[in-house]
Amino acid sequence: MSGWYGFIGVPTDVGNKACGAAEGPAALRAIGLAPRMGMVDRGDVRGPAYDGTPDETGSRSVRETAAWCTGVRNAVAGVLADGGVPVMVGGDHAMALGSVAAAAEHARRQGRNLYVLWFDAHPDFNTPETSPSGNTHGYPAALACGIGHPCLLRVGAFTPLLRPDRLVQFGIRDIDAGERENLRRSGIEFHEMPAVRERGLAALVAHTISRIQAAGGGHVHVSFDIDALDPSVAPGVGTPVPGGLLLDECVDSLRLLGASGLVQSLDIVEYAATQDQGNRTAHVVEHLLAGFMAGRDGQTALVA
Ligand code: 5AB
Ligand code: MN
Ligand code: MN
Ligand code: MN
Repeated sequence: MSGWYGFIGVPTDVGNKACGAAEGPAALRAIGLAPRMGMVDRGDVRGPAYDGTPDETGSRSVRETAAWCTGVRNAVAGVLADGGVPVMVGGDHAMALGSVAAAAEHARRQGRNLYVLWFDAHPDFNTPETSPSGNTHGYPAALACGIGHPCLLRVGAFTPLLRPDRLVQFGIRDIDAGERENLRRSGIEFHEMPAVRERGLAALVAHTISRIQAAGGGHVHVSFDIDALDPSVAPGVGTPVPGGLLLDECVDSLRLLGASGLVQSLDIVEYAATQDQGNRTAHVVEHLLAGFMAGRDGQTALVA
């Protein structure tokens, strides 16, 4: 498949400063990720610093999160408008609201349905009422589906950006009590680790691809939180949870997604360089991207 990839750095930690994700894009640039993989570097989104003071809902850095997400939305919209596949590299996962907003607006203009595939240890389906932390990186999937903080729901041109039955999550193993209730009420399809172990990640992903194709296709946005992987594979994350995904099954799944031709935008988020063991997790990011690109471009990308 033809086309080009636009690397968009999103060096933010407004979703949770303690995650240490703000240095991720610079560390990935330091290993030459974008040029090595033939991606066009569209530079970094910029935005305000973290503010830990909770607002009246108990949420932290809401205005800052909205500002970052608006910047992300514009950068993603730019690459989509220029015919590229935007690859957003975080940064904490709150930024995904901006990616999903741009993807939703682009899909709507093209008369296509938006689907979002979410790889994560966490569903990120909290609202201010259910969040145990007030950290906005626990909100983005719920916000995409139209529930959550009103200031953040205004980031996109419309809300909901995504129909809840078009969100599918994989690798989940840490759900807050109220968050589980939010997921249940919205009817989200989420695959927790026992189901992934039983059925296989790639098989679940292949099934999701067939379902989307049978429904006429659409714009698929993949939002990949590195903490979906087991911490033994990807130690460079802010909120590690044991019992996660293995590298090969993620690479295989991304290859299938690339080969489906459905995926038009991709987040790879929550790389915390400061927690990494050497460049281990940075190379995991490279392998994930290589899998996706190999599938999409129908060739074997080389990774050193
Ligand atoms: B991540 C937690 N559910 O809301 C919360 O890393 C963690 O983007 C959220 O998936 C983790 O604070 C957000 C406890
Ligand atoms: Mn996440
Ligand atoms: Mn996570
Ligand atoms: Mn995190």
